[in-house]
Amino acid sequence: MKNMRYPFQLPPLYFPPAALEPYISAQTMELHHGKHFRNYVDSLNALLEPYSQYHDTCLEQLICQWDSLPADIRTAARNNGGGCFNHDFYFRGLSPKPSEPQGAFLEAIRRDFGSFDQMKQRLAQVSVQVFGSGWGWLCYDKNVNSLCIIATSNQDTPYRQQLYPVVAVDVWEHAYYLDYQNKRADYVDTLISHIDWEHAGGIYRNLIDGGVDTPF
Ligand code: MN3
Repeated sequence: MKNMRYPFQLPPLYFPPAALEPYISAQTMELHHGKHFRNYVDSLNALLEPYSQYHDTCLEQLICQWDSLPADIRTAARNNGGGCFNHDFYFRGLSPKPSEPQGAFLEAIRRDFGSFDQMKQRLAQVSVQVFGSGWGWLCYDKNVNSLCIIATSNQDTPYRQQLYPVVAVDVWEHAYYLDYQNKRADYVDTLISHIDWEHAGGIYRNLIDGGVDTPF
């Protein structure tokens, strides 16, 4: 949904809903993408419909500047705008095809975490420990030129902490409850093993090359 403006549209799922079975069921994928993600998109559109002054504002600007929006739509814009951004990032970041980080991305992971395995362990740990609903993230901090792992609550995005997202782990129960019930740690391990590290590496390379505008 990069640079997308009102009216926002639900991006397609980039693989068949059953592509990650038996780890993540088609039913979970269809509900998560077709119902939950769609609801964030529809709600954001309904919210902004009467506010034509924001129809030219792209999603990234909306989520970075939600606290300057009119008071009656501020919280809903934060939640639904973040929901759109985060879910787009999440679904794009998954792949049924196993992959590993390469090149400069792998070097940065080793520099900042010791090894790829240690980074994945840390990402899993932070994601599992999110209290309630939220997200675990691998991010890039431009100020200190390093990768870091953080958690956000509800549908908040890393942009609010002046960080750029590289990998997203959705730990809302709707992402796993049908398949894993209360076993969030099992879902997080499975999810991390289905992250498209080539795609994440492309995001990282864009960031260090300075090819991405600062949205905040
Ligand atoms: Mn979700």
